[in-house]
Amino acid sequence: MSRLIVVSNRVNLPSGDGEESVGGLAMALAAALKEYSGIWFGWSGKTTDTFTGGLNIETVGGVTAATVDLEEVDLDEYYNGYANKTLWPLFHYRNDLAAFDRAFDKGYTRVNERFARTLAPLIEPDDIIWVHDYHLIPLAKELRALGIKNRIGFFLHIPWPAHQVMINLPRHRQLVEAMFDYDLVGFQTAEYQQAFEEYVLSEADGSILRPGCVKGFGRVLEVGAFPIGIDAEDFARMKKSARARRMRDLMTACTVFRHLIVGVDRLDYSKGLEERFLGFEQFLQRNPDLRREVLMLQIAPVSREAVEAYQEIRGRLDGLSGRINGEFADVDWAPLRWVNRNYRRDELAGIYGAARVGLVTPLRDGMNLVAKEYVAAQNPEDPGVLILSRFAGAARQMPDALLVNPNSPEEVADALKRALAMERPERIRRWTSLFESVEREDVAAWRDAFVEALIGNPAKARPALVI
Ligand code: ADQ
Repeated sequence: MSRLIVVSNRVNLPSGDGEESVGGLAMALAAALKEYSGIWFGWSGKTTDTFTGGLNIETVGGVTAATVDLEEVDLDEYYNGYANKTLWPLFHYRNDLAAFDRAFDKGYTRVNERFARTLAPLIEPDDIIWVHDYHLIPLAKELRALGIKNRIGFFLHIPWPAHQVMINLPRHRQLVEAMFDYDLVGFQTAEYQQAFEEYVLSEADGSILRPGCVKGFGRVLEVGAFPIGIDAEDFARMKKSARARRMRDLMTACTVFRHLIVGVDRLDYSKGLEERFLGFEQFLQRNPDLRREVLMLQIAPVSREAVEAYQEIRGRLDGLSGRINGEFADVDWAPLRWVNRNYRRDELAGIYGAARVGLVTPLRDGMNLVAKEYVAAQNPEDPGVLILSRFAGAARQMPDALLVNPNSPEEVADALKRALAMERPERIRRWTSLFESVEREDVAAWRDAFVEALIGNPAKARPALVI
């Protein structure tokens, strides 16, 4: 078949030894590329004084990584700026944190142009191109301007916000119009797809031509929902590894006569960590008899440290965890362990496996892979309980989790109580149905569904004009 060219902001080739770096997108793409010979193109993570467009090429396990260095100002305006100070907060409904700055907008356009110019010479006529995430929305537009006619798909890993939220973005029409240069745009859930369609209907003189085909700005675009999954097979292998077993034994040993409640997230305001701590505090306040029966472990490695909002959240969480431990700890026990570091994936599998409750309560999340990893890591004969935010894309596929409103400490506290009291038959029943969907709707199913949909629509003429 044709080559697959994957484009994302960062490129993370799999090391295959469980040491891959943090981030759901990297995990998913590494798994997706395993089965295709192809190229993975993106930023090298390095900066140079002047942009040269020189490529760094490396091949690992059949996957060729082609990366390019950017300038410091690109990093400020494109990555830390437009991507992570404008689009990320806005798309996660944090308009209050979104910075609107024309320099960011210019930097975003400039880097997308630079990516397109560097990538274009690598593209052969029957390659298919799959672009990922909010950093690169205008990439197809820039590639088309250079005469690239290949099929190009785009997948958005984060939520698509409601129309009224989206229109807070200055120049929102230009951004959305650029999406019509793709052949296919994929979202994590049908709700995000619908929100996108509603935007196009209201702002771009749009109409739905048929399910999955929308007209706007006088052009036609295929759209669809492609919920991302984990590499369930690889996870099953990892969970049996010696490291995973050692970690599970270690965690079991430090929670003798107690239940472990675990949260694992990048340190990000969208993950609802403060609200989660408040929910746990409420649980401890309202259930004195259960206090000493639990230990909550929250793992949250720092991310995007150059962005102020990320520096502030750490300080607030340090304060909250100190308050909770100060109030409830005893000489031989403290209720909350708060850890800011990365773990190997096999070690994480062991930690999840030891936890009676997986507490996954983002305020907004495109999908959330931690929820799926927690389920995949459980012992089928004595599985733990997943508590999941209604506002994670994963909630739609995981109705057998205990679904909560993450903004309500009372709901979180109630769910914790219910999870800890849940008898084994109910835990097994819920887990069995969750695990079936995690296994069935895995990363390979996601990749295949998207790539098939992208290849399967060759008839679309370009430029896509509709009479
Ligand atoms: P993220 O916001 O990064 O991904 P998520 O889907 O939960 O969120 O993925 C996080 C990944 O990082 C998981 O695989 C997890 O195991 C790993 N991770 C977290 N903490 C770690 C730690 N301390 N050590 C090692 N690994 C750690 C974005 C979107 C999500 C969407 C994914 C994929 O925000 O909504 O699910 O992309 O599309």
